[in-house]
Amino acid sequence: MRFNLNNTSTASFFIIGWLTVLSCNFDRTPEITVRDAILLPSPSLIGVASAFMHIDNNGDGSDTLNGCFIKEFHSARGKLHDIVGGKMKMMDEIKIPASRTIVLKKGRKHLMFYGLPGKLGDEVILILNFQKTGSIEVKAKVEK
Ligand SMILES: [Cu+2]
Repeated sequence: MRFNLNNTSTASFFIIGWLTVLSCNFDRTPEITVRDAILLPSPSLIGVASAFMHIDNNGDGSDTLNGCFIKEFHSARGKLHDIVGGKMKMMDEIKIPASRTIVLKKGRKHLMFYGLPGKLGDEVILILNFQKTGSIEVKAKVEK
């Protein structure tokens, strides 16, 4: 067959191919890993603890953290917080952009748990729910 762009079917073949490539580019995948996770019980509030960690996204797609809980204490409530203007603010989600690390730390974005037992072990397992990646289990050292 001769290559002829005036031929309508050849032209549409090229357009469909180009659209396929374009739509694949929108379907990028995140690659989430979590490190340096710690759980810090509140020194003043019984049953309350904050969690801090590094969330790495080495993929080329973004993801969203939209929930958390502690495996051992399933009934404890896990919340996503940020500190804005010196005040703690509840968030529905934390965005994890592609090729970025989001640091959850004191005085910034963090996770907060309510309704924990008074005494915790040396380590707990956090379960983090991401929109695309799903659930990830993370070991967190309990700071004393
Ligand atoms: Cu908080």
